[in-house]
Amino acid sequence: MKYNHIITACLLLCAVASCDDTKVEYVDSTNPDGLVVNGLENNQIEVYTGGQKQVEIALLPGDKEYPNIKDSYVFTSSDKKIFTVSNAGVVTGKGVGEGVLTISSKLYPGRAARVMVRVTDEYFFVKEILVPDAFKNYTMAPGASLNLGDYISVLPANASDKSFAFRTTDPEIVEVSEDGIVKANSLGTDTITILAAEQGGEAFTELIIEVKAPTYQALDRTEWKMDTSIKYSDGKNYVPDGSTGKPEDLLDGKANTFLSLVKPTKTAGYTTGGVTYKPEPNAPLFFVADTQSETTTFDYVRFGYRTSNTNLYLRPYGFSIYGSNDGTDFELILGNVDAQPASTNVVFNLPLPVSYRYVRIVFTDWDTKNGSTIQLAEFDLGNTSFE
Ligand SMILES: [Ca+2]
Repeated sequence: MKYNHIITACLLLCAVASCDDTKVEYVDSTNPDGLVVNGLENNQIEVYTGGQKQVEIALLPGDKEYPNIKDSYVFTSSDKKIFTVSNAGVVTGKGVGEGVLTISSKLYPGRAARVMVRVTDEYFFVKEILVPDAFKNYTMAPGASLNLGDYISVLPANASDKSFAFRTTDPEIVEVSEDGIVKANSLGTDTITILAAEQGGEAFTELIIEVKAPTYQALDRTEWKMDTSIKYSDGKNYVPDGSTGKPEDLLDGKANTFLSLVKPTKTAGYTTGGVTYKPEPNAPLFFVADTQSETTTFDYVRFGYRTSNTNLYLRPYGFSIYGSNDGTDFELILGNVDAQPASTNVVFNLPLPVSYRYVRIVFTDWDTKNGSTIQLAEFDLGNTSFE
């Protein structure tokens, strides 16, 4: 065997040596060397979720003409949750992330390319900030507040970042929180600027806020009918306290007569005059005024607190205002208002005038440790004029 190998090697050497005299002719291959996707940077396709990109394929080397082999590629997505690809080479973004697109030729097996596909969420800048006209030239009373965030909308509606920044020219007149809560501090005129907070966005809008001394005109309450959310075991819709405690006592102009209701957290109830007045622990606690007219328009609510007992634990800490015209379906007018129990007389300004026949005040916060009842001496509605 060894000898055979040696003989073969000698023959081969002889043959190579004799070739030196032969000229070899090289002929270009008619087959492409490879394929590539045109128009990419860093061999990467970028597409938004929901967006599409057509893959354009070129054969290598690029200066040659090859037979038309369109529709003879196989396209494969490494992760169909990230992107899909059609038989015609259309990539569709499905989910944020990265995947690999593999393209191979059917006619020339072995000619293949891999491309990174990067899918991102499309970013839509805010083009316009919209605020109702009523707030573009808006007048407030000192101490009044307004939650601008409730009223701002943007175009396009599908903007990627709907957060805002708020600026005020003179915080001593009007201050505005990061959340867009405007508070009138002192008389004067101020400009609030609302900016789209996103980086690179240029949209903004300006509001002129005037802070003026208010005059409050209360509505006539003589025809109002009052009720509450509860009927106790003796049929009363209030807790009697001597000759007072009734919801009607909210309307008599006297600070020493008042509505009294047992706190829902006082589950044992409150006993007076031999009767135990038990709350309904999970039911809302409210009183409601039927003003007898759907055209009752008001832009403020006023509370008067008892002057004959100034313990704060007998007063509401927070409440919400609702309105209705049928007495059944109530709409929220203003939610979770600070009841300012340390005051005697408090006006709660509404952002805009509203019209309702029925007005419901729901108590939302109170002292849960001390005191059995929530009491309120006076309630009225009215309208504000300025200057
Ligand atoms: Ca009263």
